[in-house]
Amino acid sequence: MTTIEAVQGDITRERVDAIVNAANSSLLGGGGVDGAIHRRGGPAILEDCRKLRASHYGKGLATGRAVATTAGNLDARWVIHTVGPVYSTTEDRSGLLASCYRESLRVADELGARTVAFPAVSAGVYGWPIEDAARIAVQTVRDTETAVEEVRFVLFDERAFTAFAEQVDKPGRPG
Ligand code: AR6
Repeated sequence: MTTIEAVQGDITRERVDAIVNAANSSLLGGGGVDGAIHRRGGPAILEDCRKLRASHYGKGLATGRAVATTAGNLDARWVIHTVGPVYSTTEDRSGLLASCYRESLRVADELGARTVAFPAVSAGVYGWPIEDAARIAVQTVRDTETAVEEVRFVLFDERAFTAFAEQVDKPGRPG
C-alpha cells in the first residue's frame, strides 16, 4: 500500500528519496519548479541532464515520459524529471498527464526509491486547471502498482494545496 499525502510548501526543501521535477522536453531547465530545483540543487543536475540529452534524448524527452538524475545538493538521492503536457481546451491530454505520474513511479521503482515528492505537474506555466490536475494526479497514483511507500504532493500555494488535499481525503475507488 502506498501512503498518499498533500502538504503545502517548497518541494526543494523536501527530504525524500526522489523529488519529481515538472521539466520540459529540453531537460535544460526553465522557470517554475524546474528553475527552483536547479537553483537549489546546483549544477550537478544540469550536468546529468546534458549527458542524458547527449546519450539518449537528442530530440528531447517526450511528453509523459520520465527520467532520473542526481539530486545534487537537494536533500534527496534523485530528481525524476517528467514532461507534462501543455493544457489544451480542444484536445484531451489527460492521458499524458497521468502518464507523467505513472512513468515517474516506474522510474522510482527502478531506482529503489521508497519516498517520492511530486509537484502539481502541468498546473503552472502549462496551464492545467488545478482541480483537474489534482484529480488526475491522485487517481493515477492510487491506480498505479508501485513499491513506493509514500507519495507526498508538495503544493506551492494554498489553492493547489486545497485542491490536492480534497482529492487525497476522498475515499479511493473500490478495487
Ligand atoms: N515547490 C513546489 N511547487 C512549486 C514550486 C516549488 N518550489 N515552484 C512552483 N511550483 P510549473 P508546468 C508549482 O510552471 O506547469 C518550467 O519552465 C507551481 O505553482 O513549474 O509543468 C519548465 O521548464 C505549479 O502549481 O510547471 C517547463 O517549461 C506547479 O509547481 C514548464 O515550466 C507546476 O508549475 C512546465 O510547466
